[in-house]
Amino acid sequence: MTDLAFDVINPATEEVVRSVPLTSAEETDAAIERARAALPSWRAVAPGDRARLLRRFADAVDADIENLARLEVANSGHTIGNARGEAGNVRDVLHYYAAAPERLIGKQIPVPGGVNITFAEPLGVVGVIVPWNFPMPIAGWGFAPALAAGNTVVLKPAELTPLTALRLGELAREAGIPEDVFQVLPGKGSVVGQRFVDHPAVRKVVFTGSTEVGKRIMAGCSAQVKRVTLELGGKNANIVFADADLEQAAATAPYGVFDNAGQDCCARSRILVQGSVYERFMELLEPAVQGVVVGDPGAESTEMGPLISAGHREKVASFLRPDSPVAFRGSAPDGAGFWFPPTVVTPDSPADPLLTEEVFGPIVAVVPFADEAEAVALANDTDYGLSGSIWTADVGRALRVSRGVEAGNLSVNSHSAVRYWTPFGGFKQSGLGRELGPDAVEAFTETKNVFISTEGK
Ligand code: TAP
Repeated sequence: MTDLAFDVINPATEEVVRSVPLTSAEETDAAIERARAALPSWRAVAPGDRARLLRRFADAVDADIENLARLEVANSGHTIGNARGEAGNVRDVLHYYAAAPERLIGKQIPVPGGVNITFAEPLGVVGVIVPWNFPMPIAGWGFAPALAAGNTVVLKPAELTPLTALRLGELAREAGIPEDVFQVLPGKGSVVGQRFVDHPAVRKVVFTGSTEVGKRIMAGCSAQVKRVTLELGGKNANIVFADADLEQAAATAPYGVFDNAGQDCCARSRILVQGSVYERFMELLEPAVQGVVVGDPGAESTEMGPLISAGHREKVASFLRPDSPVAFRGSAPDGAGFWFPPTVVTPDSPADPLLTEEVFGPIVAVVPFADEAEAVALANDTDYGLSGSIWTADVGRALRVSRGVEAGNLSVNSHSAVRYWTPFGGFKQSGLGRELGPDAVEAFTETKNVFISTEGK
């Protein structure tokens, strides 16, 4: 590997999949200039034609789902079932926002002396910075609404996981989206991503990643009052009340945290269980955790694959000290691959990093609580506020607790994943702004107000 290229490693086998050239700062600037030059023609494409191009892009993704999914299995170790779903999500998000160009409707506002109308104008060049944990969906949540609103896009995948993003760039071109309207620039965050922050032609940065890097991006963007959307970390609570369907809550809890090997900002990595049913819940949880099928991500029956890299496995493992209170663990293959077994811990101290930090791996902490007030207080005892689950048979309590937990995305009696129809984003240090849902396109436009005098003054 040289500084000019990055060897993509299959995390399940540790074999090199492909070497990918790294975009330099100069090449990034040139791509941003091309994206700026492409703006006038892209925003001039008639709304119906822009919609049709996005639908064609969606169809090209649909026709390539198996290939995209296999690429993700090889590059990221995602299970084949998940990877197909992720490629399908890109298709669906493109279809969903393909409806937007023809519905960028302004307002006619009653005013004296004339007519007042508003326009939803594109921002310009939008830079999308993607993390390695969900390379396809997170890219699509940024580029689909951005393109629909008439912006041009430069997209930086994570250095570790560029393969599906590069393929999506090819599919966009095959679908007829002009080359400079949507460009994929594999490379380092400190080089390519930093140019998105610093280059004045980039008018918005859509960043998904760690809270630490997100804060730096926000600070950098402030120099030009650059628009920014941040989707950051999470330390999400799965709250199980005594009146819940305990069998169902315990059977599903592992999948609420160990999906994608826990490398999920929405992972429910703290399970808060009402004290009166704690013992019973743990009895039910143990076989459920041991039943998680960990292994070859390309096999249809696999439920959890490896971690993304050797370095990340080391980081996850560092959360477990010799005296860590491990209750029980699932299984993981031996040999090549960055494997880590599903692990359940029961920390005593609220200050334990297992309870305060985002592990981003398959470790879940279980904590008892006494009553509803304590459950909400524990759930909120974190700087994060992204997602969470509430298990109860009492509808009133479900609503009270949903309103009490400071998080952007909650599910009752389910661990609902992100859905493209509904807004997604974080409270507190989990982020800024919302992606997806019916209003996401607004975040890629500026409102322009125009007054037309009918009285010649
Ligand atoms: P980060 O290290 O923050 O990296 C995220 C992206 O930012 C990567 O593409 C990275 O590039 C780039 N980057 C790094 N330094 C940069 C800089 N100075 N300027 C511009 N870009 C820079 O996060 P990660 O480890 O890949 O992802 C895990 C984190 O993402 C977790 O905290 C997780 O919770 C969060 N996440 C949040 C969400 C939502 S939707 N809230 C979804 C998924 C993940 P390189 O990797 O190439 O250096």
